[in-house]
Amino acid sequence: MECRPLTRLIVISNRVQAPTAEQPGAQGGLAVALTAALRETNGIWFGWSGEAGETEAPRFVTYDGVTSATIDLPEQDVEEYYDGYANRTLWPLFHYRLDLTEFERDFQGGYERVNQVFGDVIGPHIRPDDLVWVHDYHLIPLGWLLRRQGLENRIGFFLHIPWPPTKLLTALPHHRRLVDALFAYDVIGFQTREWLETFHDYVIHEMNGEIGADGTITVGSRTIRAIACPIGIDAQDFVVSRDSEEALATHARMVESSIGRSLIVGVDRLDYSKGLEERFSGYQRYLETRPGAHAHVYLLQIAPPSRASVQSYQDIRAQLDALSGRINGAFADIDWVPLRYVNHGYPRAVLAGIYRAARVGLVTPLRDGMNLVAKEYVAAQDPDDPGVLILSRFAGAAAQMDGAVLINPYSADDIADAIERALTMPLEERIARWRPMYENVMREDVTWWRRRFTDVLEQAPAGGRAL
Ligand code: GDG
Repeated sequence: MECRPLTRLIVISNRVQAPTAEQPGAQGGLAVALTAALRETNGIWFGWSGEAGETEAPRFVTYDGVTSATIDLPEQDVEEYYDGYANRTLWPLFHYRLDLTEFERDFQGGYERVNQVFGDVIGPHIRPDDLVWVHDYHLIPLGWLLRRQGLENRIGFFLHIPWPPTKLLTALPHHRRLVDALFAYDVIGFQTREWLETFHDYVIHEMNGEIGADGTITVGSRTIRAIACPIGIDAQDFVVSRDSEEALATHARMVESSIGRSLIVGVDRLDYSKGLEERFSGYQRYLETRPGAHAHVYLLQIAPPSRASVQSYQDIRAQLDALSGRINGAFADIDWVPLRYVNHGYPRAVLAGIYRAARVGLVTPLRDGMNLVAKEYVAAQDPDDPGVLILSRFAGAAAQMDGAVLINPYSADDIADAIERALTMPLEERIARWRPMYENVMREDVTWWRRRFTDVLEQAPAGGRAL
């Protein structure tokens, strides 16, 4: 039993993906992370329904102990705010892809308009003692807009994606306005020290701010806290999935279909930040340079499409279709397919069974705030015969997963060498690498993350917070 006082938590994110009667399994990193936290505090999760339509009062639904409240957004807002500023401007920029970043004044207008709508709709539902926690790059200005309504609650913000280097961020028109808005929050959280320090760099060089030894940041008259607080998986729930009949049956099916062959697995939203092209190229390099391995190994890549209305996502999908076809065309044999490339999702328990059957987990993002797949792969392994995690050094998870074989995802040779190393790694070394990672994944899970963040937020100085 928990005996700490449970302040009601209000979570606000772009999309609400709390489970519903129609869709009982929560999907996606953020959804999986927050459901447990809300259940514990009888909180409310606010956000966009994902539907286009006139914005009206939020629809409240409670399912399995979690209350969600959603609004629709007009088509134009969806295009400018979500497809536009969030997914064509901030996402690529914050993932170091200036080449894919689109700068449109209409996008910025839509972004500010929708944040305003969120503030207007949600503000009246916030009670004075609620703890308010805003999530991710879609809603950076929301805290500032809530303050303008006079809210003096403790309001926190967590960024799930990387914070970009100052020189990249300054390419964004009105970047200072965006960062200024962050100073309306009491606490801002980043996934890793690296992103936190990159943020410090902006504060020092662009805002003339000061970083205190205690983690406070002062710009002008405003002092806030900024922390590194790595997100974890819902470890308990994952263990239930992992040990379920569905997972065991999937594991058996995978083992049977892999006889004599080692399975390498990748699971990612189809996104250019995940380094899928580079992964395929690294695997191709492995096959080119190790002909003796042919027919003894295969890569299963699960990549459900996302953000399909954005051109750069259509492009990456077409490139992956071509590349996977080329790899199979060049290397397949009458009784062996080197790459199984699947463009749809699977239930969590099925994924858990696949992870466990895989000798190697291949996680190669070019940049990633954290990457929960790396942690899920570790959590799914057999303690007596664990697989090897190959992980990009540019994923936030690399800071914690020190037993992984770290690679540079831009180097096909590096990936190819790592695959060989993983497939030939002795059992003793696999166990020695895996165990501390497993302990970390189980200890620093999503509940740990939520508590760490909300503890810091609850301790933020009270009073005088309205700007
Ligand atoms: C953002 C940040 C950060 C994937 N395919 C299926 C499926 N998934 C699940 C995975 C995992 C989640 O989606 C993906 O989480 P990631 O962390 O890998 O990536 P993003 O979606 O980009 O999330 C990221 C995260 O926020 C949390 O802060 O770690 O850096 O980019 O849980 O398992 N789930 C199911 N079927 C699939 O086919 N059920």
